[in-house]
Amino acid sequence: MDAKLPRLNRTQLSNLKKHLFDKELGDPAIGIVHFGLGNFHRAHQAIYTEEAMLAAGGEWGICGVTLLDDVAMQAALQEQDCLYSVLVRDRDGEKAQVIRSIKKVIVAPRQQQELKDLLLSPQVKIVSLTVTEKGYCYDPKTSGLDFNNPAVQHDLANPDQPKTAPGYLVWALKNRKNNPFTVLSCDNLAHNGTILRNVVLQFADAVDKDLAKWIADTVRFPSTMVDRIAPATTDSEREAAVKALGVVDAWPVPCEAFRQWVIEDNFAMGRPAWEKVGAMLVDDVIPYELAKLRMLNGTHSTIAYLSMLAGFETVDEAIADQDVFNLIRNMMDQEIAPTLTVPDSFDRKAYRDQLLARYANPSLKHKTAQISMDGSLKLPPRILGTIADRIAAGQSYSRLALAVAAWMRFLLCKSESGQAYTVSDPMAERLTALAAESAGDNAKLLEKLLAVREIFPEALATNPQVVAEIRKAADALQAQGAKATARQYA
Ligand code: CS2
Repeated sequence: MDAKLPRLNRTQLSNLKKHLFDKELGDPAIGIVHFGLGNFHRAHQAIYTEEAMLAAGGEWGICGVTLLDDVAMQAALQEQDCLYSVLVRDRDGEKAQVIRSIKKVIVAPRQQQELKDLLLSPQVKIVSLTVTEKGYCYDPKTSGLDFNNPAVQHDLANPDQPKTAPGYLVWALKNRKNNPFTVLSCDNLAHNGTILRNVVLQFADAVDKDLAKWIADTVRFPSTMVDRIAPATTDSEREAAVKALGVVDAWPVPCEAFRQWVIEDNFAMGRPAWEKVGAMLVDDVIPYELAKLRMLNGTHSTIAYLSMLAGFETVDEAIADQDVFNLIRNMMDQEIAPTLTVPDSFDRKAYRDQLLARYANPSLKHKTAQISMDGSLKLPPRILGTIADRIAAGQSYSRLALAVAAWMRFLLCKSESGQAYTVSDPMAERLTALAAESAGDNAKLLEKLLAVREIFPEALATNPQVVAEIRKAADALQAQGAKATARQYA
């Protein structure tokens, strides 16, 4: 970054008019506390919220909270009066937009009292989350709170000094009694509002049964479907931001032009007028949620694991391979789309084509390694639920089985060309050790990994046909590599 250039901050706004929505935002009070201040939130909800305030007013400034003891985002944003830019990239080029809706950043482990004060503020009416799958401290085996998670155990033993999202939510709801906020999950989980409700209720039940009952009766946990591809920031985006803005932004967010937000309209205390700026407020979000999770995230993960083996670094590079393209297209058409129950207005083929075009976006450079993270938590909602539905309907699922096989062979930590990589996953140590014990023998690899009940439900893991399908795909990957296997399975 050029040290001579000024930093993005409020005094620069008058020079940045063409990068701002064309209305003054003023200085809205904080009405939303958001856990998980990553690129996705800054490319999605923070923008919808700014636009909604511009369209219809309201005190919906956002306080972004980092739950981990990581000051990097706070350091970057505080220097910039919490302003940042999004670099919206599509085939036609790039547009830089400066976003003003974030008002404050809190690093929870360092500013717990400040965060608690804010969570108790009557002005705060929504607490929203993008904490990734693992932030829910969720046990897929019980569909509830993971009581074996050490952070959960800490929070249950010290409910006034929480570390986890469920711990903070329960602390805040307990201390706000009679004045609840709405809890809004914005992560890629099936039934995300219900999962969050379950973990919060179980946590509350363990500390105070009356509180649990009050939460169950009073607090709303709408489900949402969120969508916008927003890769991690690299120095190349920092340079692009300087070029576009003429000032230094330490943490710009690259993203695609496409965006979508479907929200269950179930808010106790009001909400920004998100419906005025393109969000869909609906009674039942689940059909949209499953469509996006299975069609987009399911194929994203498939592309990621095949790519880690074949050596495609980015999604656009992978989808430019005709065999991968055909595989993904046919996987959507023939195995995923038929499992969806969507409103008549939802055009499956148009959705498919739009996804393939989004993947092919050459300017996003969305890294397959980034998508490959946390597979143990992503596989169940993205792929395994679809397989279970296919089995129940007596239909084939060989491409979905290939996705599982690719993930299993990905855990061997080496690409086909011999390039070593690290697996990033809360269960990485256990999973990569199991994979290593198999010494490349697919029968053993499957036996060991399918026995991991946190990921594979018993019914699926012990179904001989499922085992045979995954085994066939794993053998093909081993014998001929990911590209040729993609061709064979396309
Ligand atoms: C991706 C998602 O990293 C991943 O697992 O599949 O982050 C994806 O880009 C978003 O859900 C798109 O809305």
